[in-house]
Amino acid sequence: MFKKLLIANRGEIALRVIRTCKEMKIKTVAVYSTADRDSLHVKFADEAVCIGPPSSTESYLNVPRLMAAVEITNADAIHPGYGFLAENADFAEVCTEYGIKFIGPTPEMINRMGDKITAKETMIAAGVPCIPGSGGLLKSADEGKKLAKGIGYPVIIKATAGGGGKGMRVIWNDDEFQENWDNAKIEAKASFGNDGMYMEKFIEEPRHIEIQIIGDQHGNVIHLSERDCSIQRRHQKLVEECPSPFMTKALRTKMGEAAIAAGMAINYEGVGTVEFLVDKHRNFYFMEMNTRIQVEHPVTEEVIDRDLIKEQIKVAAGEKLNGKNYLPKLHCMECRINAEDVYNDFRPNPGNITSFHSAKGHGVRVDTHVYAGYSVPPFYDSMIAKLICKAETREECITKMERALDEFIIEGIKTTIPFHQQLMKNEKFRKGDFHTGFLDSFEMKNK
Ligand code: MV4
Repeated sequence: MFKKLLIANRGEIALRVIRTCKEMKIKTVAVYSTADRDSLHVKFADEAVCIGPPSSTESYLNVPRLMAAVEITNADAIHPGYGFLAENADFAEVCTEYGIKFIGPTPEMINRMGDKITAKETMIAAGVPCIPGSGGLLKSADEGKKLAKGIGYPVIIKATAGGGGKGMRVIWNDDEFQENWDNAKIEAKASFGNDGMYMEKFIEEPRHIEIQIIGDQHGNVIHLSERDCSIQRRHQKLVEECPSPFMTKALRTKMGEAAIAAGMAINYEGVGTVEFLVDKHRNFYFMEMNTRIQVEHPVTEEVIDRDLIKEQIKVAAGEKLNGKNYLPKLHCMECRINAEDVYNDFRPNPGNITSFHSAKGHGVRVDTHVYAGYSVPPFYDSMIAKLICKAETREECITKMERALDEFIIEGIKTTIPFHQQLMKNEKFRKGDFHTGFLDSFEMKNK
């Protein structure tokens, strides 16, 4: 097992990893930018190294500075968390060159899933259902128009280097093609430095349902059931839950098998998530694979009663999985609490937290790095806490979430708590009647 683990991240996920390491008797090294001096991850790690100024490129994304921190602390493993360098194959490669274990898959696996066309080709070869489309790079808008005749409008063009919604356009007819093509390519070039595009049939009003998997270094891959992440706003997830209200036993079996086939196809090592779009007939299609621990992993932890970070560290150290899949024993829902003004287009609202009273009680979990007196810096992601509730049924889970949201008091900054309070009261949401476009038509009532 590792002796000392460096966490190349900040915020709640850095603290989350530290907690598990303590339980596993692994020493921890926090790294921090000058803007994060007062963060709890710095206080709770065994050692902490300042790696630079607030700007991410000069701190959490700066590989030479991270490696210097590894050098001076003698860490033997790096946990990348999510975001920042978590899906950067070059970083994983550098770790290997330094003789330090990158807690995650190999650079080859990261690259293979990072290029969306290559990922899709891999999945088609593995027999995982994929959305009909161009099958490879499109050379021109004219080629796209020709192919769209066969596929049938609406279609969607996506950047092969993309993911998470950037460089993506829905096209409804030939006349709209050229303009969307030009704009998507400009956006892709600016965002990823790669404007390669592919095309798919556009699935209308789908759900986003993802399957958590874990693979070991001995060729075993298991699944740990789904998370429904359809409640999103501009490709930012706000609520995740398990079981999905749309799930059936038969569908979970089929999607679980497909996710395992996806992992097996690349000999996957580590925790990963296979994202699917599910249409109203319960047809499901591979969308993307995330090769990292995700923000919403606690939802799975609560319904299967396992520590996913512990499992992740164990497989990274070479331990074997025992081969059985995990099915949900409870219902769990997570609300992302962001420092944002929900009455003002969810604008980031960093600043000083003057008072902080966490929700507590049976079935309530709060993962956060903040506290009263902490100042939310303006330089990073606006998520400040995750409120996670579990109960026997979805209905009880929502009731508990409403209770927990009501007692969660954060003063000094605006948060997404009022949004969640209104969402929990929404009739369609309560019925489980939603899809990825749900929030497009959701209106906040006045304060
Ligand atoms: C799609 C789609 C419909 N049809 N692909 C959004 C982000 C990127 N991961 C892929 N996305 C989508 N791909 C086809 N063929 C709809 C979306 C999509 C979406 C997917 C999941 C969650 C929220 C979404 C919001 C808008 C569009």
